[in-house]
Formats: sequence, C-alpha cells, structure tokens
Amino acid sequence: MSASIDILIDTATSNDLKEIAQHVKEGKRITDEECLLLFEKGSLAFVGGLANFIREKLHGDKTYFNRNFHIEPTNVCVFSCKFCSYSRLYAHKEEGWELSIDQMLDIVKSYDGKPITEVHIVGGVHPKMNMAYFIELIQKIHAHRPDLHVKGFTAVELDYMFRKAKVSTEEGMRQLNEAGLQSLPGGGAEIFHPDIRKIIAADKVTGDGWLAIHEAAHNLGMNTNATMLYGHIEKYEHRIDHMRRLRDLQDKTGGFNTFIPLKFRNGGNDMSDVPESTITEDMRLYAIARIYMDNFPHLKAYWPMLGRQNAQLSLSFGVNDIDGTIDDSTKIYSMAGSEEQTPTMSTEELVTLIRQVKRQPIERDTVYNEIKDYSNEEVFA
Ligand code: V47
Ligand code: SF4
Repeated sequence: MSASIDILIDTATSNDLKEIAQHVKEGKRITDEECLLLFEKGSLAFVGGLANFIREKLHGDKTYFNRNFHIEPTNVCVFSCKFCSYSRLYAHKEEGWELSIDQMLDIVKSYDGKPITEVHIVGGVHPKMNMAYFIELIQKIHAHRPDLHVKGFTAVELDYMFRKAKVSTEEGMRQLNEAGLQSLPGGGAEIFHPDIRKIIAADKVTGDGWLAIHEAAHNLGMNTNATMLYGHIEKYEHRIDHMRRLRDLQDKTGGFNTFIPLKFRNGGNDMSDVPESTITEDMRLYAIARIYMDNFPHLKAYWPMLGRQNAQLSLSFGVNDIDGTIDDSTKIYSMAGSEEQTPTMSTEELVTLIRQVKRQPIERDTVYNEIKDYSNEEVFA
C-alpha cells in the first residue's frame, strides 16, 4: 500500500500535486486550495490512487451494505426544487400519493420475519403531515418491531415540522428522538452555498439551517448522514464550500457517519437542459471527497442513483459503502431518469457485486456495527 502511494508521489506531474500526495501519505488534512487543485489538475488515476490509499488504510477491503427498505409517506411537497422530478405541488395533490399511518404500518408489517435492520423514511413536505403525525408513526413502528432502526426525515422535512409545531430545533429533535427516531438520513443538503441554493432550491431550509438540525441531532447522541447534490450548475468552489462546512461540523460533533455524493439526474425536472456529469467526473468527485473529508468515517455510493456497475467501480475510488437492498421501495431516482427503474438488489446480488471487484462484503447495521462477513458465504438467507 505504501509502495503504491510512493509511486504516486514520484510520478506526480507538478510539485504542488506531489506535496498533496505527501500529505495524504502522512495522514495530513488537505486545504481548500489543495482540494481545488485536485479538481482542476488531478488526473483520474492520481486522485483515485490517493483515495484508494485512504480507503484501504481506514477499512482495508471491507465494503459495507445493509438490509433496508424505504417508506415514502408522500410526494406532495410545498417546495419546488428545480432538480426534483418526484414531487407534486399540493395544488396537484391528486397526481401524487399520501400514505396513511396504517398504510405505512402495513409496509413495515410486510417485512415481518425478514432479516431487515433499517427503515428509511423520507418524502415530500406535505402541509398536513405534521410532527404529531410522524411521532405517532415512529411510535407505532417501534411498538410493532422494536429491533428495526428508524432512520428518517431530511433536515428539510424537520425544519418545516418544527416551524409548524412552533418548537425549537433542539426541542423538536428531542421529541422525535424520544418517540424512537434513531438517526437522520443525509438528504436536503443539495449545495449549501446561497448563490447556488437560491437557484435550485430557493424556498427550503438554508445551508446553515440544515447544519443546525444535524448538530442538534448529534448533540442528542444521534448519528446522521450528509449528502451533496453535484453535477449540475455548481462550480468546484461550491463543492468545496459544501464539504468544508460539513468537515467543520464533524470536527465539532463527530456525529456524521457517512458522506453520500448524489449525482444529479436530469430526467423529468425543470433542469432537464443541464447535462449530467460523466462517469469520469463522478469517480473524480468520489475520490476527492474521500481525500478532503478526512474526518468522515464512511463514503457511500448510492447505487439506485449511480447504477450498479458504476457503484461497483466507485469501490476503487474511495467508496466503502453501497447502501442497501432497498427492495424497490424508493421512487426518487427512477422518476429522475436513473437506469435503475426498479431499485432492488438481493443480498446475494450485492455480495456478488462487491466480490467481483475483490472487496470484502460486510453486512452492517445503520451505525456500522458489523452483522456478518460474506467473504466466504455460499448459502444466502
Ligand atoms: O435531497 C432529488 C436528491 C435526495 C434528484 O442518508 C436528486 O443514507 C439526483 O438524501 N437527481 C434525497 N438527486 C435522497 C437522500 C438519500 C438517499 C439514499 C440514502 C441516504 C442516506 C439519503 O435526493 C434529495 C436530493 O438531493 N435528489 N432529485 C435528482 N433529480
Ligand atoms: Fe420537495 Fe424534496 Fe423534491 Fe425539494 S427535493 S421539491 S423538498 S421533495
């Protein structure tokens, strides 16, 4: 491993790139300026090699996945993010869906007896689904299946819930946590920088508001994820600003588990004229994120969005997690034009994908406790 980084140091095409490689070897944090240099001048092989060095230092060949399903309570949404192909405005709510608590509980019950460890709840921001509604949902899920980890609600949904209920962020998080909400997904982050946010997601929670909600969750001992929607109108500077804000909060709280870059998909939304990023640019971003976000333990490629083969490829560019089985329970990417129209993978398929690139498949729970090593598993449950 250290031989491979020495080759990168020796063959770097400029002194500044050589210096970055040396920093990575020594485990030193890179600066924003160095990060920009990687975006501008780092070849795919160079950034990929550095990211893989870090990935193997942190996790060896271990590649995590979990067994989960999603509940999307509604796609009716009071907001109108330009990149979103999924939501329907309240005025057109008959075109969308709204699930009752009983319907959502039926989804949970359909997994009875199956070795699922996590339910991921995320949807549009419906003006009538309030905090009391979701507290009741979480309590009922918890009462039905106490071993199921409830990960739910983006900071966008939470911000709206708390404002409507007239509670502070801290109080709102406390009440949801007490009801049984155990962690937060990373959605709604998009691009924090106001110059971009005001164009693509003008009316929802600000970058600072998003960070404050995650900080409040961390202060209660909850773990959360963070995403970044990339590959549309943002510049490298905006990506770096976004990652710096996350890195700073992580320095303060240590509450983030995973960073999840989300590739912008341009199907069926108001930004369909914006071309999608190339696979090379996707892999370069994963690699640079792995190098820059030195205090994030995990980097995830969300396969329904990236596609399975590209998710597999990303395992050589810093990624050590490919989310879960999902079980065809999310529509957010299929509606945005992803090739994954029915996102479901059996554990066997996930394991095979990981093994094909000579990595070690490990089933984890939401907070990365290892459940099972599938390296030599022949029979699948
Ligand atoms: O915030 C919406 C994104 C996010 C598009 O924490 C789009 O484990 C690309 O955050 N093209 C929600 N992306 C999903 C999310 C998530 C998914 C999986 C795992 C976790 C986790 C979190 O989806 C939104 C937005 O950034 N999104 N539309 C689109 N057209
Ligand atoms: Fe609503 Fe989320 Fe879609 Fe924005 S991305 S319109 S907040 S569902």
